[in-house]
Amino acid sequence: MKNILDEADLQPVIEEINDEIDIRARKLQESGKLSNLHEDKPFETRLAGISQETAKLAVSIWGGILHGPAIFHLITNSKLLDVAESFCGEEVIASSVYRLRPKIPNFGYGEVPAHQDSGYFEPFCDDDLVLTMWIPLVDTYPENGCLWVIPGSHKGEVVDHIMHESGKYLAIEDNLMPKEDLVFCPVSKGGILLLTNKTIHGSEKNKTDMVRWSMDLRYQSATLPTNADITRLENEVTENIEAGVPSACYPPDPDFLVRSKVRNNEVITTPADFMKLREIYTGKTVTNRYGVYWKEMQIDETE
Ligand SMILES: O=C(O)CCC(=O)C(=O)O
Repeated sequence: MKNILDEADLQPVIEEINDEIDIRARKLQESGKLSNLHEDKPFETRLAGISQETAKLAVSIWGGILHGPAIFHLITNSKLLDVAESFCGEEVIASSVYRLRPKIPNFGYGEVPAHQDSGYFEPFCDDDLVLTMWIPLVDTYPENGCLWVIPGSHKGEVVDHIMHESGKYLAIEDNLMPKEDLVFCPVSKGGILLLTNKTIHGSEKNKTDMVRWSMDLRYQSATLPTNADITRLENEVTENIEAGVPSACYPPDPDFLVRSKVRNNEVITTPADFMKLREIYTGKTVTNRYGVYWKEMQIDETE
């Protein structure tokens, strides 16, 4: 979908990330781990410059770590929620599995192998819809590692995944891949790419000298398994209880209600409540369905 988001929607997120980069770069400099702050470089290239010296900064903001007001406002952006509602229905949960991905040129974890998001989720959500909105913060194309998808794969089943050789990701083995050719999906800044939890997708290494910045946000219906702290309606799943709380499609992160007709007073509306939720939630583990545990991006002191 082209031109969904404009400058006013995306620039606050970019500024929030820029501020974090600046704070973290200065800390690394103070501790002697970074000599050049690359202050003169813009959003598109500063982290690439810093990462030539240390991967610590990129890894420290990778994933769902940042949870500032601008990220909250993006997740709850009414244009995105309209899209989410059209697929998931009126009671919309933001699955907290949102990820910030600065794909750095020539960075070790650059390639994301073929997978379905359901490979990472609980098996009891295999037949449910968890909608991913992949949102580039810069123009994306094959050379800088835009996403590719296997068309039609969202209509198939969840297939077995194995550990990718990087140890950071799950991957689908070649012999289980559908015969259809993969299709690269260049998306310009302002556009969004929609995937389901069954869409087979991945991305190649970034071969440019700019950072391929993107966020992936996820939404689902409140009728599906969720750990959101909401009143349950008659038709809503409350089984899969773990430690007294209904489990989620991805238990390590906290879900929250973002749009509702029948319990509007339970919608999370402020960045402060969102931040609190992310800070107090104690993640539950996800079922080890393939007998492997991928090591989510984390700081490796040897790097
Ligand atoms: O941004 C990428 O390169 C990969 C994103 C992805 O795999 C996802 O959103 O599930």
